Amino acid sequence: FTPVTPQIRETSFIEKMKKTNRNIVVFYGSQTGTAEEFANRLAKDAQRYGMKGMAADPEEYDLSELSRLKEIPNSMTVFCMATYGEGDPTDNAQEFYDWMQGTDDDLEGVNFAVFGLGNKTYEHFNATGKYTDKRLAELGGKRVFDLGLGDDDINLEEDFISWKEQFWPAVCEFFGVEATGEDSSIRQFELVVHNDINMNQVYNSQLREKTRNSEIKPFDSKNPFLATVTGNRKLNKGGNRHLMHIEFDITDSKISFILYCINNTYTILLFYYRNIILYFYIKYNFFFFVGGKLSLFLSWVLDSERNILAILEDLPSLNPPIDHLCELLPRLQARYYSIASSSKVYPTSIHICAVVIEYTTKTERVFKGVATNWLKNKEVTDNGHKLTIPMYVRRSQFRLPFKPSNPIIMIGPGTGIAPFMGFIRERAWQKKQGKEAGETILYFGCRHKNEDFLYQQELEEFERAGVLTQLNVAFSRDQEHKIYVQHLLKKNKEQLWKLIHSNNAHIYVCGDARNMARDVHTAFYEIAEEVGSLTHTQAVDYFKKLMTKGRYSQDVWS
Ligand code: 2AM
Repeated sequence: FTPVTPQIRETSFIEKMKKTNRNIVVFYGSQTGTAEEFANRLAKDAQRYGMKGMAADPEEYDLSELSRLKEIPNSMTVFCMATYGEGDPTDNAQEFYDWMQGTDDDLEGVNFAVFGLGNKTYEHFNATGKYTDKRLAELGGKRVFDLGLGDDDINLEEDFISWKEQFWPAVCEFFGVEATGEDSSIRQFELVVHNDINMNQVYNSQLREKTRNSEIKPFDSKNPFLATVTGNRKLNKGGNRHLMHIEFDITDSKISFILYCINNTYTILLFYYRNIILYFYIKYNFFFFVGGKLSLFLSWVLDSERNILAILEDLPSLNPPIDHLCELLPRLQARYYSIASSSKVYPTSIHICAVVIEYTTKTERVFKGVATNWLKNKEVTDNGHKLTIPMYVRRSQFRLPFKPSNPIIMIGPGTGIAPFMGFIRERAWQKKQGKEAGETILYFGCRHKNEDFLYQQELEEFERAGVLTQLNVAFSRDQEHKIYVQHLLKKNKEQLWKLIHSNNAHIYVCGDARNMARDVHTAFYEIAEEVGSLTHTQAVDYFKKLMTKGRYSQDVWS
């Protein structure tokens, strides 16, 4: 596919906009690709109103030029900003965020709007979007339309669509323009049959060595390090799941960590993507289907986990043009895993631990997680060739207390154990250095003692050596009733409260965000109420304070 507009490399977005005749720039602070996809859709929508938009990664442009936007007549900027962790901006928006905080530029004459992407189950709901909106206005920018607050806990896509439906009329009124036409006629790509292509110049999903340059910039998602796979083993002894431990060699990289999963076209087509599917529904008019009810269509897709391929198979009449389909497909995103090793102990290697995702959906199709299945098949050598994995490391707030003497309480059921293997190894290293390590307590949970007690041998050895001062394991399915980590926490409430309240303990929670992390949090409230005699409000306040002090950290995913 050939882009309709030639790509121009330019670090000045103002110059790029001028050269390519655009008047709307949509920046995205994106970590997993959703904000990026929203930005692309907004940029494309602009054509319907006789304007020209472009989506842009703030990391690739000099955002301190924002005040120059007024040089372009009838221009505006939109920010699609995701919020992460403890209210943080995404990695690619960090520099822009820092700039906003420090600048006193005058943004008078700069028209803007912000759509935030967040999740209400997190305390700092949409903090980055809210800050961007507030700050641009403070600097004198003109807010063309109200801040949108997308909530991924309910339905981010619907929040975005309803914001967009009101956003464009507001923009039209502001600039005095009207909608010009249907957007389906406007394509970003055109299908061209090439007969004389030099295959050496075709990107076949392998990263070229040349493109990486660690001298110029640190490794990141666009410039990953190719790490050699040095170990790949199954951790669980039984059951029909595959829990894996993988080791990579990062000698000479001076790095940091995440993983990439190299895609191929087939994988992309299999990649399930809710937003596109919704778009299909609207675009190709499935109103005949399930009585025209969007919610029914969505549940037909979501509950049965139909990916794009499955939808095309089950609804043959759909038949979208292939160029349009390719235009809508998102880029496969990098995957983030917790590091299970300690850089102090293994400076040149990184370990991760993950469950291979594979199950049968309601339509009897086998769903295979793209990244974990790709990783599972990464052998240490392939016919004598060392296999590599493109990766980089992200900075994390999830780290051991500065003082080794502080006690730590680690709660990590399932693969939530990963970062704690690193923590425990580091505590062992500190001890060896003659440092006085504080109490090191682990709460782990799994289904069966004989099946998925991950790193059992290592953990028991650490316990014997006195590195791990307490190893608590909740086996959820070895008896009639469920036993979870929070039940064991409640059992040890006196000891825990003393460690937290009198001994400055740090609490770490890793694993499932939706249920486990919430239930563990509740257990701590109850401990504070029952042992510390706090009221519920006081208990909530107490743990909120611990969080701001960095003494209650979470590395959770849903
Ligand atoms: P289950 O699958 O038997 O319900 C790792 O996934 C372990 O976490 C499993 O033993 C799992 O138990 C358990 N688990 C499931 N839900 C949980 C929750 N809300 N809190 C704590 N542990 C949970």
